[in-house]
Amino acid sequence: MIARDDLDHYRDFGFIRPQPLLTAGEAARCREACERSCIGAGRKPSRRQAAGRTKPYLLFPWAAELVRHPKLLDMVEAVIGPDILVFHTTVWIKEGGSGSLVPWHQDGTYFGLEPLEQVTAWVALTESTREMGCLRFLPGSHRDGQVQHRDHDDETLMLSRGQTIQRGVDEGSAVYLEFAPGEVSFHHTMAMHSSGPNRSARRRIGIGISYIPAHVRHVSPVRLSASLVRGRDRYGHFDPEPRPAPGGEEAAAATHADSLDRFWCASECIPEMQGIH
Ligand SMILES: O=C(O)CCC(=O)C(=O)O
Repeated sequence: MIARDDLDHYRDFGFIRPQPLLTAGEAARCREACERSCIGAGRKPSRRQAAGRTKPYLLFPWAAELVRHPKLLDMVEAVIGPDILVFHTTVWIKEGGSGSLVPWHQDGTYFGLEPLEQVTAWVALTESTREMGCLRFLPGSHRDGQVQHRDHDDETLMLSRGQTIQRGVDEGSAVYLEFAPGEVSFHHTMAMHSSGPNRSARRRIGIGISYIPAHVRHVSPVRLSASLVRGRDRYGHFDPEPRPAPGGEEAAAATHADSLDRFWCASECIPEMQGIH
């Protein structure tokens, strides 16, 4: 599913360029469902994102299906092996003309996972071009390990704390990834990346799904939850998460709230992580 050259590129540079994943019909249906569930009034904001834009696979059947898409899991398996959990997911929506942006960061910064084998699959539900603020990477930066971040109280920064790599970044060496709807890229938990504002008139939507192999554990005393989506979990490092069922909205909302509470608590109180922010 993923060519040997692309896997070598991931090892050497920390990311895999966009690959075809969803058919045009699947991407359109997913976009429509995502817009219906994640945009609009009445969504309680949580950490700079509407709450339903974080771990939406616990709330919405369309998202539960997307994170389990067989073709996507075949690709993830090629990167991290056969026993796969979903640890986290964020829906990234940039409205046309919006100044919101994602500062330079490493995904693993507040995840507290060991070993550093988490991979993010970024699935485009719309086109994502340079003008629209597409993803960009510093090739090879995953080899630098965890670097220091600083939190920023700036609402245009879309990350939960505005966390930004503290040292200077050579933007001139960044590689930009442009996507057609339905394509997916992959990046390593330590790959340094960012994305700019959406200067087009069109909405840009991507979903960042964080997968881990079952042997990866979380370092905090707070026990987190995660969803086994392929293979076996012989380790039990995470509490299993129920899949949302039609008609089970109330139960799903409770599961989602509990999972996020634990996640935010862990990301704030892990002693091992104090050194990086
Ligand atoms: O969607 C974006 O612009 C940024 C996404 C991102 O940082 C991520 O998925 O790790």
